[in-house]
Amino acid sequence: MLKNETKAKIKAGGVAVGTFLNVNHPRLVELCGYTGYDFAIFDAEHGPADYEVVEGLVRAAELTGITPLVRIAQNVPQVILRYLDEGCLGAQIPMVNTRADAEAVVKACKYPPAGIRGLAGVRPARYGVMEPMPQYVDQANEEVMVIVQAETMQAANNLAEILAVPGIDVIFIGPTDLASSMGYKGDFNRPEVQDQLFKMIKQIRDAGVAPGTLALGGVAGSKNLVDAGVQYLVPSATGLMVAAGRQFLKDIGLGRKPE
Ligand code: 3PY
Ligand code: MG
Repeated sequence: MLKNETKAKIKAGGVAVGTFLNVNHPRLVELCGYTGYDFAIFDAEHGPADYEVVEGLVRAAELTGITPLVRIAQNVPQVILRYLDEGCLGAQIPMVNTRADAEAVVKACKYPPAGIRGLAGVRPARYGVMEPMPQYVDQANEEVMVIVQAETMQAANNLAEILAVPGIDVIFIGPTDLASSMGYKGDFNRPEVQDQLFKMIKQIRDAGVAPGTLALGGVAGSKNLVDAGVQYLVPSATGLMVAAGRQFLKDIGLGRKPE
């Protein structure tokens, strides 16, 4: 089984940078790999990544050295398992609000005795034809990353309990939903939301877990987040493409005015 370089980097105290992808083409994954991102997150919450397309995306990631992760809308073992069985090296689960939610994610991501993930000779096990299953099980339980999203005030209020769950590698704070749950309709730039975000980053960091969030505020904002302890930083590949394109058109004074 492939080593999870993103997990190793974070475990060693480093900062990993990766992108959400909501356009499912292996070429985009290859380009992200060649760009130098540490990981790519295929989006099966707000994006259309289904099981079959994810197999091709994972293969592209494996070829270009970028860690394949997936965000899965449902905290359901049978659903999480199917994406991991395609070879994703981590599952990121939204709306984890309680200790029980967090425990369920960890259990779904790990084979017994650590969890309840169903076992078969799947793709990451090299179809069960290359190495003994017990060896694969130990490797998978070590390499697969568990990423939970804390993105509501309920999660913020339960953060100490969520942090106490063994097996969580990253707690990702979703600023848009956090702002929404605070009554600000996704406006994560409001000072109240920013204060809450940085408070959560500190609490996660102080508990010895890696904090993650979106790379808000461009380079300056992202540097602030990293200085505050973020170890899993997520800019949007397509967002960066739009920003660079707009800047180019502005600087050269050409192009059209989109409606
Ligand atoms: C959020 O901001 O709510 C997220 O989940 C990031 O995609
Ligand atoms: Mg969210």
